[in-house]
Amino acid sequence: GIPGPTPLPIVGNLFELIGAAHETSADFAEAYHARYGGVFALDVGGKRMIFASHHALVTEMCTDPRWSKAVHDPLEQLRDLGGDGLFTAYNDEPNWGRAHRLLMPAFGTAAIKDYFPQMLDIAEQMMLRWERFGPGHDIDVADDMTRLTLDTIALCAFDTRFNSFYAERHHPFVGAMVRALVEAGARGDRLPGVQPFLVGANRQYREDIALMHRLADDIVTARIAKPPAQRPGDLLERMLTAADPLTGERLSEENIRYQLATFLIAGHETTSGLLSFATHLLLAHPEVMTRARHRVDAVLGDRTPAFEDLAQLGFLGQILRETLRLYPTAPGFALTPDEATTLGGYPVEAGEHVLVMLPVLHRDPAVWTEPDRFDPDRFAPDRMGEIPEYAWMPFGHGARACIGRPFALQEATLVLAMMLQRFDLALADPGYRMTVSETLTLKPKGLIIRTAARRPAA
Ligand code: MNH
Repeated sequence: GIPGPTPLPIVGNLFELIGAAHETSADFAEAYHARYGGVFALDVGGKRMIFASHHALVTEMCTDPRWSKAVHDPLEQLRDLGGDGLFTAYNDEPNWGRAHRLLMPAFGTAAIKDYFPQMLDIAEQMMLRWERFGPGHDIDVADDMTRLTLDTIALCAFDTRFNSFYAERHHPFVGAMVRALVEAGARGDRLPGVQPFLVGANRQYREDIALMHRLADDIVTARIAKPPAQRPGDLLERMLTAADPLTGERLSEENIRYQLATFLIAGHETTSGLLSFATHLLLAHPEVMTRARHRVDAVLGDRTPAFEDLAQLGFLGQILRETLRLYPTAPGFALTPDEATTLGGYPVEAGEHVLVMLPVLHRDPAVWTEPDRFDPDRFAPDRMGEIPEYAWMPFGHGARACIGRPFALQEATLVLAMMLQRFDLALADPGYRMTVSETLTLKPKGLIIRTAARRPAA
């Protein structure tokens, strides 16, 4: 059978999975893939969990229509929050198809142009904050990027201002979300039968989810109270008024609540991590920072960026793609076959879950030369052909791939451009060694910078 550690009675390989020695799921997957090869299996309480992260195996699954997204354990837990919203829906749940068809047009490259002014609005708030604080102030990058991306998705998608840059502390949604994500992740690692006894954790989890649902409900209630003439044409309005082009059906009130909670989470955590890792990598590679800065200066000069400028900033896009290769902020996804088949020659049953660990796929030496090296030129337009299909999958696979990809890249390109245009960036502690923290998504831990305005504030 598939290689892997020998399971103990009842608990199987649960202790390996908890493995206190491993900081993140990526560390765990790297160590196990190194030991067992491209595919290995664990027994988790009698259920087999397969990991397949080498390019050849991922290609085998992705080119075979029998394989599609699996709602694996942590996502199953998150259904308490996201229900049959886009991210946590099963493939055959009617609300997935309905919402996918209805919302896709709002995420096309053409449609997200309309979000540019709101993205700029929030980015300006962060830049102004950095300018006003001045060069002596410590900036926690992941913290500010979280304010930025949360405020951006709320403003673009629901016309709601969280005003995180005007508050000492994060919006209560962030605390509730982080706690709920950590708890959802931890539940899969607990011994069978333990969960009901964790009374405090269970109460906190219920309260956190209730807070997020209440926030979603409040946003909808406020919108419905507005006269139609005053309503913006945003994502929420689309959810409330548009019909599925295939069936003519509308989304239910319950499903809209699930979609709102989903977009607030899926729409900010990963982009925040992307901008934070990109900042770290630029600081660690001054020659790339300088090249990016020259490009930004040539395109923008002193001007406020306009939508049309983004197309000229392809090098920043390369930096972001290479950042997602090294630090895929959504570190994995799961696939499952809808009938019995094989993988790497081993039999796999219908419905079994196979996890693709992106940090391993993205550094597979069969595909990438010097896989650990940060080199945005890998994604240069004339070299893109060298990257085989299914070797770079930070946005997932197939019909269930990320709907927010163009949104995330537009937002991240704009923010990176403005940072380079306006500031000299430096580490607060020149001896900083980056480590990764994980809550389901990845962020650099304790990345603190100082920012000096390149020219006086306007
Ligand atoms: Mn996003 C699905 C990564 C930004 C909304 N996203 C996915 C998946 C990955 C992913 C991987 C597939 C998960 C799976 O197979 O189980 N997403 C990212 C990354 C970024 C990102 C790395 C930023 C960088 N995502 C965004 C943004 C939004 C968003 C921004 C919203 C504006 N993502 C989604 C939604 C889904 C998704 C919604 C579920 C799509 C579906 O299944 O139909």
